[in-house]
Amino acid sequence: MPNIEAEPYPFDLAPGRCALLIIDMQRDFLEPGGFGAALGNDVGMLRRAIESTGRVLAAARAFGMLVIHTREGHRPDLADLPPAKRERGRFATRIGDLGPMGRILVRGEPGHDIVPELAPIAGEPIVDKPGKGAFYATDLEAMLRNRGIAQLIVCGVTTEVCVNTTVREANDRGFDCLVLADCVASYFEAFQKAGLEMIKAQGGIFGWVASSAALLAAIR
Ligand code: TIU
Repeated sequence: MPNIEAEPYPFDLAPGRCALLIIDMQRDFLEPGGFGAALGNDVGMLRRAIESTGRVLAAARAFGMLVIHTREGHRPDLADLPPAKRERGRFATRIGDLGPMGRILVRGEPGHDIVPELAPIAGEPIVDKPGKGAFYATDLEAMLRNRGIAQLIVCGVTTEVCVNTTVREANDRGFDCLVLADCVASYFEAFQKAGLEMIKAQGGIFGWVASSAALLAAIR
């Protein structure tokens, strides 16, 4: 297995010990009328990552790599929603309120679904998470350890929020993360750039950054 060209140095992919983790590619973040838009963001900024992530997803499936999807959202009764998370920002439309895609960031609602372009298929675990990090209050870590996974290829949104939080959580648990720069996206250009730099700086303090083309060259 060839190394993957990455920063700060090549990533040594270990087939069978590596999973593709696609973070929160949900309609609520990527389509108008959802949570991202309710926060005042331009969802078009995030849609840039859909096509490249689709190519990586197809290649990972063909390679036989474990694929795990995550979704940020809450129970319909909002019992797992910290009041601080609901109230912060003082927005007119908040988590749990009714929007054009159903109740904002609530499990089972249309907006909570993963975008159709990246829909999970049978056998691909979906991790529902109440927080920004995919390890907090989920069974993701158990799932990875049960399957002997040590490396994560990371795609999803947003770069500086759920992607960075998850990569930091993974790093502290001993997982190596390779973040694909063109398969993650932010509502803010500056945060996209800084979010990636924070991961790969200081010798890869949280992990590696590569292009999807570099990964595809290695696994196709
Ligand atoms: N607002 C924002 O940038 N992100 C989130 O609220 N969640 C995720 O990043 N998934």
